[in-house]
Amino acid sequence: MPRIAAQPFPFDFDKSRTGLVVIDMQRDFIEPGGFGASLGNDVSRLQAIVPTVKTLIEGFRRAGLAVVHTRECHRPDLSDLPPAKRDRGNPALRIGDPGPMGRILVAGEPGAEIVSELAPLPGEAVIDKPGKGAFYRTGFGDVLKDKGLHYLVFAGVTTEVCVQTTMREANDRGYDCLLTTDATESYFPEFRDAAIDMIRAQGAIVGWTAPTRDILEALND
Ligand code: C5J
Repeated sequence: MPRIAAQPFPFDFDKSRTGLVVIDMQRDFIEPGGFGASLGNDVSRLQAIVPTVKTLIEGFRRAGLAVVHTRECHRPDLSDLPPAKRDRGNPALRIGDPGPMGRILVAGEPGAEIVSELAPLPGEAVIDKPGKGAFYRTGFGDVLKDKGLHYLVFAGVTTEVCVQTTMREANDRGYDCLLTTDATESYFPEFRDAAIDMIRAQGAIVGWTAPTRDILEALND
């Protein structure tokens, strides 16, 4: 069985049942003028990981393994947007409002698209999700089952929100989950670091962690 040099201990995996899940690498979180920026965040932190996420995706594609992308977005009529989510806080723009990249976090708008460098290839699954977790009100679980996946490598943004929520959901459903430490980012570095620590604490209570280099090395073994 191939093995990734992971924390808190090595991650043994069956390559034929392993896939990459790339969470929410969307313009609305990563580029100026989107949802992340409207909440007052510095998006350059997230922009900085795009090349590493690209390297990871390309490594999985080269190895012939599944890549699944998610996008946090809502229906144009906002029927899947709870008022508690829309009305929270005091952002410059709320979900559904028109912004420089179209309506904020609405499916089909330019801001909801994945950044061009990481565009999904034809045939790769793209899951639109109204929540933080990818299993909530989506076909994500069915996609994983159809592809026969059991070992999930996670990348994307933001570490402590949608990435961690989805990892926890997957862990509860019996998947073995590993987070790439350098292909995930938060607007708050201390939250990214804390999420990474929480995931691998207590004997990998949510999952394992490893840098991209070590993951790709194990895929090529
Ligand atoms: C947030 C996400 N942070 N993709 N979404 O609202 O983490």
